[in-house]
Amino acid sequence: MLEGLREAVRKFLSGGAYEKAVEEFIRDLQRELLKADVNVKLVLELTRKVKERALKEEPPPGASRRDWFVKIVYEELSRFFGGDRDPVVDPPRRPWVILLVGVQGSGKTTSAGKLALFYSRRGYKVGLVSTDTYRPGALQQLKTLAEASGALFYGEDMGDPADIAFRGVRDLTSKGAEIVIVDTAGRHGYGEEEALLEEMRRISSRINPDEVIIVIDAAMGQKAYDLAARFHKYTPIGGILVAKTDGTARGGGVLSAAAATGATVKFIGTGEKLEELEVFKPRRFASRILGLGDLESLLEKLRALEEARDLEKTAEEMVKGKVTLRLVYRQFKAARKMGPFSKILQMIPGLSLAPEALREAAKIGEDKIDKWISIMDSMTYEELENPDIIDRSRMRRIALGSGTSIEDVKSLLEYYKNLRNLMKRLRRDRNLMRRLGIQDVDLE
Ligand SMILES: Nc1nc2c(ncn2[C@@H]2O[C@H](COP(=O)(O)OP(=O)(O)O)[C@@H](O)[C@H]2O)c(=O)[nH]1
Ligand SMILES: [Mg+2]
Repeated sequence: MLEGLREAVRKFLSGGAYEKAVEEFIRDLQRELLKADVNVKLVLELTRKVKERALKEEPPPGASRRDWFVKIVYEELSRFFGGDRDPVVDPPRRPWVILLVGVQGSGKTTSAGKLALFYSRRGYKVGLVSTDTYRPGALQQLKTLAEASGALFYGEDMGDPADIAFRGVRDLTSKGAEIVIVDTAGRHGYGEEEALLEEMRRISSRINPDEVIIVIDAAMGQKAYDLAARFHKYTPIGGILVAKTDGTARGGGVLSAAAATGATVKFIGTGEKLEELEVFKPRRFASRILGLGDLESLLEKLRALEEARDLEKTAEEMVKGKVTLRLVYRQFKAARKMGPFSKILQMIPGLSLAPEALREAAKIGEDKIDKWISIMDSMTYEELENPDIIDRSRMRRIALGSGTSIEDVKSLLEYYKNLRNLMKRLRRDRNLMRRLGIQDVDLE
């Protein structure tokens, strides 16, 4: 699925003039998405957003525009395929009854077996119910899958599917099944869709499932959108399982169409074998199609650089104006998010402002910083803004509130005073000021 994107990213990162490379990448992206049968309107919307952000956003110091652009593409593609939220697969209560619907041949029965294995491996007792009385061998197919996945099984090969479903759920839950998956026939195909949908509605209203999952063949592409909508009218669809994503380039069309409607793709089938089922996670999916397995480290670096931008801002405020504990607090918080100070200093060569102050901070252990952060959490706004007002009785209150000692509070105030003196010295250093591009400092 969307195999061409990896190559496009590689090409983009490997050189050429930036603007031209962006244009070219956007064209590649559009072509790949259209090839995957993503709706044209959605494609244009996506690439417009990517372009807009690429023009508007400034990468943090230390990051290249190229890396930043890849990050933008990654974020927008993640959103395109469903965003931050990974699907919830663990049922909120038990027993939990899942009804599988979809047209014939979409992969329902196979997927029922896959889900049974998936949930068995997660520690649930699973039951499978076959209601397909139309296709010869359907019952045996699911029964075999039940055996292979260690699930309980119930099936009848004659009679009313809604009745069979009802008896199956009752039987298997009474045997202790925590998750019951009801497979349906979907024999009618396109021509007799009306009858199929009517039957789904009857089964659904008979067993009242906790969740209805529609199984869609990935090869359907963007047409899946209409199909799901028609099913939804008859029985509210709670989630989507896209089967056979391994066999077609068009999976991207199904996935983006689903995301565009706000529906959740919960699973994707990636092969004929029972274990070839995945929980669909948009971010993971986006990073995989972009070939960004190794991008993880790049993204991490970019995150750190963004934090560094924060850090630098507070440092700049300190050099320019008044040193307050509020700024110290913000700086510690930003720094803590980034990991050990010593690592930060190595990581960010562009961290030019007030390096002395940071080097000072680097000498303080992380334990101490955590302690100081909790001390500052116990201070009032006024105290943070004007630490000079902190007398002995305030110290006692702060120590008590933060579960530390007066000595600890004193050591923080000591650090603060040193920092303030350091900043004063820095401010007198005209050379440094010039280097930092700071002119209008109020020299004391
Ligand atoms: N390659 C591949 N084949 C699949 C996948 N899921 C189902 N199939 C195949 O699709 C065909 C129809 O599957 P089936 O479960 O019987 O569909 P049903 O009619 O909806 O129950 C079978 O040949 C399956 O082996 C998948 O994720 N990948
Ligand atoms: Mg079937």
